[in-house]
Amino acid sequence: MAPPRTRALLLLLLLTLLGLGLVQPADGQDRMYQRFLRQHVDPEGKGGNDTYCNVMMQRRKMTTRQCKRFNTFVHEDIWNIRSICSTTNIQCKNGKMNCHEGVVKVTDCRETGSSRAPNCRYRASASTRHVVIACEGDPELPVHFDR
Ligand code: PAX
Repeated sequence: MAPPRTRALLLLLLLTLLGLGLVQPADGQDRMYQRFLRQHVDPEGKGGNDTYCNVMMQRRKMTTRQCKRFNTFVHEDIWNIRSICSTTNIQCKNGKMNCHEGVVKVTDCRETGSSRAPNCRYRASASTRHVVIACEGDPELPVHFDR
């Protein structure tokens, strides 16, 4: 039996491949969807502590050139996250009307302010909260984490 972390990664890969097998998104949109998955989706992760953020921010390649200041990981099935795209359109921070709101389990990772890439250090905050994501395409897929 594979260790839990390997199983979690395999499950994420399988969900991603399944999702891509069922839809044929345009190239640019696909690239943004893949980036959204890498930066924001961790269905199996429990999250919630500083070590989780320190490890995940590095593993998901957000500490290579500089420390990304703030990033949210969503601990929900990708299909639950995609279903947020079907809710009512609301205004994004940039004024576009392609944002959607949902309530999900998250870990917010905030850089401490004193770390330097690639040794970025984070404070974690776990909660179940309202999130707003931007979606694009047909079918609509998440491409940006707004707030
Ligand atoms: P991004 O880099 O801002 O946007 P992030 O999750 O990596 O997101 P490129 O090609 O790079 O320009 N974008 C949009 N596409 C479609 N529709 C709308 N409305 C839209 N708005 C932006 C990823 C890509 O989406 C495009 C944008 O131009 C990018 O495409 O947030 C800074 C980061 O912190 C994260 C989210 C951001 O990174 P800020 O301060 O700019 O709002 N973040 C933020 C988070 O993870 N959790 C949070 O709670 C908040 C507030």
